[in-house]
Amino acid sequence: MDISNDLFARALKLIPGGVNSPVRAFRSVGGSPFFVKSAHGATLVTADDRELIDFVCTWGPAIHGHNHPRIKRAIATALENGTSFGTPNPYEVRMAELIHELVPSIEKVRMCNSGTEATMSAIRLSRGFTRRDKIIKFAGCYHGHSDSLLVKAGSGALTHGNPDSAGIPAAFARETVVLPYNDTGAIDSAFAANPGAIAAVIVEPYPANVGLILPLPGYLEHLRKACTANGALLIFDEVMTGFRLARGGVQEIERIVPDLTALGKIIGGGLPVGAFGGRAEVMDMLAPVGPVYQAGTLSGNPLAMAAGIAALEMLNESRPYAGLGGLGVQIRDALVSACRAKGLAAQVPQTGSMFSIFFTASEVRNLEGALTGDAKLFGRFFHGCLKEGVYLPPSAYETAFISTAHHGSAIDRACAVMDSVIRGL
Ligand code: HOZ
Repeated sequence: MDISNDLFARALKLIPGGVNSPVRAFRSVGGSPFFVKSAHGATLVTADDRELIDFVCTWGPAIHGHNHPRIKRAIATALENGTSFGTPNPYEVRMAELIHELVPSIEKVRMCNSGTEATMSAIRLSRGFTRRDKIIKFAGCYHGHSDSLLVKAGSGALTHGNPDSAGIPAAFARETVVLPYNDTGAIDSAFAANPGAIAAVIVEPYPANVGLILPLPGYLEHLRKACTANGALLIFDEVMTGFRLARGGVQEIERIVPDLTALGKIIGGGLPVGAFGGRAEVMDMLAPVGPVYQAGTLSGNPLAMAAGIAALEMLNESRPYAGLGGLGVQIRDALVSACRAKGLAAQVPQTGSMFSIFFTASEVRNLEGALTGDAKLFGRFFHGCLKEGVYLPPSAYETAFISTAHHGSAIDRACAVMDSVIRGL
């Protein structure tokens, strides 16, 4: 770690906390982050030449593994023709067609540059469309770092103990109603308490920024019905789950049609991209057609579109979801049997290529349940795995990802490492 430690010491002098996004810091698990100089397939190569099997997958985008030749070729081809035009370009049209084909609830789509922009814009659009101000979100769900949404948030905000960030005017936060996830009664009560005032309900349909939480049967359906009955829009934040669990995301799996969907991560193929879309009548409220303003100099950037199109076309052609799910089950079974053998209480939620571990005896259905997990023990588990070359998200409140490049020896090795680390805890 000599080179990483040296880089981190230099970074600390000029970059707050030494990182450009808080989730990269190791504060909650202890120690300091390693720096990466390259990544290929399922492997990260650190500045100190250590090879790590990577289950962070750049926090979700790398579903095809790192540095995939087809994505690189797509970027190189686009690069030959220029990096940004500030005018419409042909890639944007192909991207919109692909998104509409794979996620049919998205009748119209607007590209932007991050998941944060996507959710922030979807909220503004919902307020403009319904002419209402309040929104509902769920405790522990993280929808990026815009003001309305950084209330009882998950991910780095929760990891670093600031779920309600400083700097957000109380007047803004008052417009955000926060409810526990997986509680249908709470939804009904919130609508009853705010008649005609809720513009939208925004939800990660499978919350994955608090560890991974899955919905109880009928919960998402109830949410859909409650929104329709109360004239509020339902926004699915599928920034993490979009194209990861099925071509059409959770909405395809659960057969729920949201009004709007926020996307990011995989649609950029590793470059910075976000998108939001949904019902045409709602999307047509956006400028230049309608009065809701939203814009971006680099939105629809040709390099990012080319990378994302390659990533989506590969998923469309190879449909790797059954195979990825098999790898997910292999990891879950390894974790469950190691914890059982050790006599350690743990919950291992997993769906497809997403998994997490909570060291707790209670079933985890919401943020409150997640907080019963032993975060200190998670830190020891994390560092035990890292020492043996397996990199998991450096927080008890994040979700790990598997890529198509993890098949075979990478997954076998990771299972063996996690098994022996758990037995040694
Ligand atoms: N949704 C990502 C982690 N849960 C965000 C990554 C970041 O904040 O850098």
